[in-house]
Amino acid sequence: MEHRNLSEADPEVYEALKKEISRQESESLEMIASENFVPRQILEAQGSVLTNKYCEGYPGKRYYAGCEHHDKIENLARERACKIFNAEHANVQPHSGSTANFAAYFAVLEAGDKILGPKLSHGGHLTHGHDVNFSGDLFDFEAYYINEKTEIFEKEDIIEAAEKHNPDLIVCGYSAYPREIDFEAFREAADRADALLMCDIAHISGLVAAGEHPSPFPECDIVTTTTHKSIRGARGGMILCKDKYAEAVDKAVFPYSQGGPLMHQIAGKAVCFNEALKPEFKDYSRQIKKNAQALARSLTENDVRLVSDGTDNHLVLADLRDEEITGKRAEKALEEVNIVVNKNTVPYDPESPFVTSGIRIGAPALTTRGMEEEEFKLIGEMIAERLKNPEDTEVEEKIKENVSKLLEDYPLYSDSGVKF
Ligand code: DSN
Repeated sequence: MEHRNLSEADPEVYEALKKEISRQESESLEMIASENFVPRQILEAQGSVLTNKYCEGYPGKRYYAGCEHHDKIENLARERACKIFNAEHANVQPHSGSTANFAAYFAVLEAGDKILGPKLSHGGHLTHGHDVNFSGDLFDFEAYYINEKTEIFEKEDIIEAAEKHNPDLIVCGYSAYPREIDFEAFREAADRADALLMCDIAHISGLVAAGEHPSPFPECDIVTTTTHKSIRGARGGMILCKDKYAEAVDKAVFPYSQGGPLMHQIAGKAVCFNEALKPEFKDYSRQIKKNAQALARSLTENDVRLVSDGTDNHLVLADLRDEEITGKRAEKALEEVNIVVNKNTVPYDPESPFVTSGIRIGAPALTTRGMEEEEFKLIGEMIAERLKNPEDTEVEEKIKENVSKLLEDYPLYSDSGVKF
């Protein structure tokens, strides 16, 4: 086997990679609420020889020999995850948030069982019952909705939906909801229907880890998450649960829905959890919320309406229904000035999911770069100006220049020793 530098061995892949690091580092303000930048130690773990090994099974009970060091790493990831989230059991093998949700459902339900979950257009995820997804295909999903007046998931609406539909399981946790989740309200709704309660904390897991969002335990029976959003770790998924579901969860992940675990990713998760246990991670998470609030204030002051008029977490959802711009055009107009966000439906959106009337804007990635309230205020002003003037080339040039200056002041990987 010949070892060569990537640049020589595969110049096409190398060039694309180099361009991507430049895009991340010096070309755009990354504000997709589900994205973040991992530190070098996580990249190192992910790019390691752990990718070479098959480890089907769990620590101490593998189907292959030679797993001693992998057992050590997976146990570290599991123990750290339980400590962070005050969970009785953790399964760190799901390849993604979607496969975590698949396994979590099948750990406690059978196909055809009834689940009460949020609609995609009300902040939910495809795996919360959308009909193009396995979840909508294999389970009998009913929805609860954001209150049209308050734009919040109100306790009485959830309880009413639970009593009406009598589900076997209720899902809470969202991809585009700027407010805190009221776990006690969901527990009460679940108890009224004699249902289990699951929370998908993919977006907020970093805030939960730092105590900046209430914990889903003890109210929830099962909790799923990704490990690469606000918690800033290796891309992947995880399931946390009470002990009484541990065996069912493990079986639902392997052998029911996955084969060999991605041990290099599990190492990246272990390193991420080690970071998340440090006091600095609490400071980081607190700053995410301050930054999201500064952004919300700035947008509001510049006449951009926000769903629920603000945020309690890491994201804001701008409602463009009264503007002369759709979510789709807004996403493009902002990309033209190197501000990267995503179009997003707002509750009761008259537009299709491909067009939408909103944009979702998140704070985790730029907070990782070190930006604070002052920068987020400025970014809010730039976003508002662009939304109001999407065709104005002078505005476009001015904002691009300001974005460029801002990026220069907050280096990402350039002095980190990350090499490509
Ligand atoms: N794709 C993720 C998001 O952007 O929220 C959800 O999986």
